[in-house]
Amino acid sequence: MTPRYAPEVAEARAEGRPMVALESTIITHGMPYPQNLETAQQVEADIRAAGAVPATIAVLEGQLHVGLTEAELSTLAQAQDVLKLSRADLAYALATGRTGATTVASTMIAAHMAGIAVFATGGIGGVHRGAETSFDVSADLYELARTPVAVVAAGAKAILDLPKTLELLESLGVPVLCNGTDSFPAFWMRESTLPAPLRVESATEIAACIATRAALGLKGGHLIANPIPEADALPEDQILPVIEAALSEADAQGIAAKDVTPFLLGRIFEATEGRSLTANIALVRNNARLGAEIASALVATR
Ligand code: PSU
Ligand code: MN
Repeated sequence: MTPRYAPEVAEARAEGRPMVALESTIITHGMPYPQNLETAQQVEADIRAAGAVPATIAVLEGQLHVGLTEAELSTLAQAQDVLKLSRADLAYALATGRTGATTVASTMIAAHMAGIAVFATGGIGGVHRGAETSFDVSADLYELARTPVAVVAAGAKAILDLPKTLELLESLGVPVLCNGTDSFPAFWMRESTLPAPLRVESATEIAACIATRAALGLKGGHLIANPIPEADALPEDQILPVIEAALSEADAQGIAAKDVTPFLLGRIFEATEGRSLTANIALVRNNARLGAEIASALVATR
């Protein structure tokens, strides 16, 4: 199974240049059109400006793409009925010729296949509130345990059970490196009530942690938790009530399984009249820049 590489990605691979993978579920299920397309383009531009090559990953009509052309990105951003592909669904989409967006889990799989060690996104999936009865735990966490890709995210959203998410990451042996903070970041908020499992200060230090873990022969990836920039963060009293309301609605409407995360994101965007979206865009761009720095630092250590 050879992915189809965009020209700039094929070149970067051949030349050993720094690359940063990007997921596509954030485009198809995480943000409305046209902000999803604008953000995807902006994030790619941010990575290039920081000296790395972006590789947005998706399955288009049964073909795994690593790096999308402008036309492919634009088509995907407007497509209806795009599958949401995690580890369990990736081969199905390829075998049946479907179009699907990759989550954190399947983007990690494709990035690793392509020799891309760093991946930037907004937030990861985690342990959902009520998981003790629903068993709803994102495959993202198990992927972090097995696939050697560093995922840069702004922590995780308070739609999840953050303490359980950190507990499971620890059980799975996933290092959670928090960039310049003593608190595990909570997506729209710079801080949660949870202490940072591990604190790092720079891209160089993060690259050293990644290289050392690989040298020890330990399998699996890293979660790099990067807090949203101060100026873009939302106040707790604005966002927490909105999250609670969205969770009650999901419950009342019986939303389950794969639909939970997209439903909650959509309701929160509506309820904050776009303020959550503006913050979301700012944090993804911030993560893309850090991802490019880590990728460059990793190339320098080789
Ligand atoms: N969390 C966010 N934004 C997102 C997602 C999660 O803050 O867009 C997406 C990512 O693609 C993530 C997926 O991998 O949702 C997790 O879905 P689930 O909870 O169904 O595993
Ligand atoms: Mn789930």
